[in-house]
Amino acid sequence: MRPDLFEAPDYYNLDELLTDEHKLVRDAAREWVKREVSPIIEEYAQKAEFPIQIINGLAEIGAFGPYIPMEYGGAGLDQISYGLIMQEIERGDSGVRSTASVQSSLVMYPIWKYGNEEQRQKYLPKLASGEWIGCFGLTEPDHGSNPSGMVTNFKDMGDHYLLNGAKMWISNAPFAQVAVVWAKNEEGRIHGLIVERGMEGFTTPETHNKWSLRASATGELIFDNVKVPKENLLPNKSGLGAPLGCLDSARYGIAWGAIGAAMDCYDTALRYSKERMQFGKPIGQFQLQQKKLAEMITEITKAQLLTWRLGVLRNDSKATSAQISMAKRNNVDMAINIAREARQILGGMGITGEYSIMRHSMNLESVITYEGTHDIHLLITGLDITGLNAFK
Ligand code: TGC
Ligand code: FAD
Repeated sequence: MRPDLFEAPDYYNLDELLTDEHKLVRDAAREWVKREVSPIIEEYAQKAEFPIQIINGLAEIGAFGPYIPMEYGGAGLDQISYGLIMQEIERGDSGVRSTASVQSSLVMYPIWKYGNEEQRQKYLPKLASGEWIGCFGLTEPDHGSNPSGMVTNFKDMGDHYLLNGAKMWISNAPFAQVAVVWAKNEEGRIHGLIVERGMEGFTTPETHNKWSLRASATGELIFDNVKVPKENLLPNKSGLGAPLGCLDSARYGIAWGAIGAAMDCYDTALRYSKERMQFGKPIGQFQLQQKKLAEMITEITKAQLLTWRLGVLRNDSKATSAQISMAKRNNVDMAINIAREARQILGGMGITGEYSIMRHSMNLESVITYEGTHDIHLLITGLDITGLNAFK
């Protein structure tokens, strides 16, 4: 892969909306991605392996629990700093951002919000430092968009719970030490359980042959009569709203992350269009290429404004789940379209690993599917504005 020459687009001077702390956090993440992710990520994506050596660096830039209080090892930052960190990491690779999203919003968040003090003290500092990596098991082979139908279940055996079932498509599963698993009790009520690697009957086979998110490890979680200690049940929230609450936080991070992938594709295509000569001119001088680039920066700027505003609302605890769905859906769609257009601007070079665009393009096929598909988020908006539920 070529040297990382990334220069972030800021067409509407949005930096003026950021505090000094936001810029400090963002710039540290940006520098780290340039130094530690860009030089190696193409090789890891090609060999379909997560670069485990970057875990410490992710912890150092505050990517594990950016908004978790410092008393639990988190970075104690606000929602805009959290978003900016996700943007910068995904500028490098969506798979790396996935690891950070899952760790922060799908593992640390439920332990912090729904766990008791003992669980917070036991797990959060180790997750914040990257000593332990976590994963989040909601999706099942037969229950993806409709998690309420899940069949994974646990029975009260007196001194422990007995967990049975299977989860599929689980990011970080192959190397996670800790899994936050959503399962039904004997009354059919959904609860979160903390399952640890090493518990008898718990296995995490890896999912192979992905064309997307290749630098992220994906796997299954299999529970075959796993004895889970009673103290591992998350006591403070149950029902489908519990996992969906975690998804709100992760989807918000993805809305920012997608901007990062889009910025990288735009910046690469813009630079290429000024250097690549055809018919005796830089291709950026042709109107058709300018149309593509002008539309890209317009869409990136709109997404930046939407997401910054959402961050302000979240800082005031005023953002609704439907607002988050709109931003996730819009921004991932924006990024996937920009990746496709940018790829074309690079001609044949666009399909190679010399440039990041094809990798972003393939990664975004997962991002547009996970954490609620493009269509599911549209139906969430539809429900919110009409009051009529397309899911029932
Ligand atoms: P529904 O009846 O609407 O709701 C059930 C209960 O949940 C509440 N609720 C929410 N609570 C918090 N946040 C939200 N976003 C919420 N949405 C709904 C709701 O109020 C209700 O509460 P209560 O007290 O009345 O019971 O549920 P439904 O069964 O009709 O489903 C609705 C639907 C389809 C929108 C939802 O299930 C959904 O979002 N489906 C998509 C599934 C999904 O996003 N899966 C993601 C799996 S994790 C993942 O992909 C990680 S990728 C990680 C990475 O690598 O980055
Ligand atoms: P389905 O639900 O079968 O959907 C198939 C199609 O039908 C989609 O186009 C969908 O939009 C459409 N559809 C479904 N219902 C409706 C409806 N009511 N109206 C209209 N259209 C509908 N899950 C986790 O729990 N943890 C993870 O860490 C995790 N990581 C992932 C990593 C990767 C790389 C991928 C690809 C997925 C991951 N997922 C994870 C799973 C992800 O959340 C699901 O793939 C996603 O929610 C969609 O579920 P599904 O694949 O079963 O598709």
